[in-house]
Amino acid sequence: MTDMPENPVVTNDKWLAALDKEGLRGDYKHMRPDYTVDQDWSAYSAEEHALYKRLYERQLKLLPKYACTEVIEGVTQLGASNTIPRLEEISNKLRKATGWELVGVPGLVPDLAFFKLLASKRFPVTIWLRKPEEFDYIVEPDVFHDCFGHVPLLFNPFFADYMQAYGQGGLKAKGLNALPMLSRLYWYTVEFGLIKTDQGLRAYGAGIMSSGGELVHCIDSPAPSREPFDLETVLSTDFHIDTYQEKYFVIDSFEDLMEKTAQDFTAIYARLRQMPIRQPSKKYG
Ligand code: HBI
Ligand code: FE
Repeated sequence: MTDMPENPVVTNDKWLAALDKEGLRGDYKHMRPDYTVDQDWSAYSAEEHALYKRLYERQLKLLPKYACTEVIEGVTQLGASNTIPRLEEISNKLRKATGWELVGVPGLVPDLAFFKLLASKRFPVTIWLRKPEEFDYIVEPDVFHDCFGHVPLLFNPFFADYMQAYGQGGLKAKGLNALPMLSRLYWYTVEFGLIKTDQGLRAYGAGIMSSGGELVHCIDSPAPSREPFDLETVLSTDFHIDTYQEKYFVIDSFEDLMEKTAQDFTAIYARLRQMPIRQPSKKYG
């Protein structure tokens, strides 16, 4: 059994910068070698269940106008959330739909542990909920961000395959020392992706879906730029983790996203390593 660090070093320096001195909030003292922990559903307070319900209801109202159909279908399959979901209950539904299951984690886990979980179709869900004063914004992913932001699309076979391929790609990228580039793909699709639909532009990214303000902003605001998804542009465009995005990338469909990212990235990494990193804001073009 590998000895577990007290607080795992989250290799993504952006997270460390955003977390600043507080460090990681979760309790990492009792986790298993794969960084998973059990969800003690009885430990949540009535106030926490009520806060989760308020977060859920706020976002649910926005879905018809701002979320893509696949997200709405996933939320429907998840069922109403009057309380913090039981991970085991969702796993039972998810296994039938796409073979995925949810596992509890104390919070952010190191990239390698994260990729291993995704590659084995196990999605890591943070087991704690934000504080009431964090209703509108939280830096680290909490149980609401993961369950309402990420889980619904795991019911979609194409997206579920994309997430598993991302995990497998992450294990490769680690060996190629290309994690900063690959994490941009995750950021601009899984967390902050937009998609073209017959009803117009819609959101699918989890970071958007779990945010009251950004779900409206990403579609309605003239401020950010929105451009067609292009793998090399995405891999070489930097991002901010503690403000609304200044740039969004738009896919045509999840099938198309799968197709565009199915290739081996080794040669692309090698080429992009020589190029300057693009800034997302319009100011820098
Ligand atoms: N850990 N629990 C958790 N959730 C994430 O979304 C997550 C993570 N660790 C690393 C990480 N995301 C990012 O660095 C990805 O780009 C890998
Ligand atoms: Fe996330």
